[in-house]
Amino acid sequence: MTATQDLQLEIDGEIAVIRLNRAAKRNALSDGLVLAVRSTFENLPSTVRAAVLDGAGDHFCAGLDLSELKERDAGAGLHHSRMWHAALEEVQYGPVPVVAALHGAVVGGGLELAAACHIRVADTTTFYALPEGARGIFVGGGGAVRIPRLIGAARMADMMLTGRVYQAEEGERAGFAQYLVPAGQSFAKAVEIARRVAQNAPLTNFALTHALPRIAEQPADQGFLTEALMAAIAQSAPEAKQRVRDFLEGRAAKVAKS
Ligand code: 1HE
Repeated sequence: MTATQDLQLEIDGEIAVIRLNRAAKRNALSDGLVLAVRSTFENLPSTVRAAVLDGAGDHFCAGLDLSELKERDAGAGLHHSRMWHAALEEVQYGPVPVVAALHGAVVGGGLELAAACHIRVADTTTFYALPEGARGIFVGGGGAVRIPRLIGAARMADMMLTGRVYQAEEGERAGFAQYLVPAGQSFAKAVEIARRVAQNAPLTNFALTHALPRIAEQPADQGFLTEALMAAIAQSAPEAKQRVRDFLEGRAAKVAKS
């Protein structure tokens, strides 16, 4: 487990709550904070089944800590971006599904971080922007790969070319978040969702976090084969057999209409 002053980690049963804790700097991501994100997700205890990623204060995250953005030569810039990639890979392809609790600014690298999570819950104070365009830089934390998968390349290009800011409601419609809740409620909703996700069979959650995004990128004929392999592995687990038996013998919940 890793926790620093700028990154809190609380374990609550099967849920890990990881909180960016630099409210005075709007949770701007210093190099130290990016490295702490990486090692925290890398070292989650094996008892954890789902995680919530939150930001202290009124904003989820204001992106890259601009006070650290110094003159870098091309090589140093390359390695800095790769350092972000390695950290956010740990979020997306770490041990458990991650639910982001969005509020206030979700901008720049903060949006890149949110995009690496599996479920995004936004409250009505949330807004999304990519000020990199205005700052004369480019995304470097995986945003060019992940953000078009949420909202499409055309919307992302518009945001960076024009500085367009998406408010919470239109942001949900565009695909930034799967859930929209009243102001101040994104953390509670994210915890509720994480507790639900933690009830799934671990292999199902693995299939959804590790296999599904890769299958979605494969040519169809390869994707069908990967899907078949993943399905066979998941259904052969004793826990899956038990869950199916529970349903057939009337012990499991039916699919509810609402
Ligand atoms: C920061 C940062 C930051 C705030 N780096 N210090 N990200 C941006 O371009 C977004 C820049 N931030 C903002 O536009 C605003 O701060 C917010 C809209 C997020 C919030 O506004 P507000 O009025 O609540 O706060 P504030 O007064 O602007 O900021 C409070 C303090 O946080 C202030 O410092 P102080 O010492 O004067 O109190 C700000 O300077 C500081 N602060 N955001 C450093 N980002 C892998 S590549 C990713 C590339 C990017 O992410 S580029 C986009 C960077």
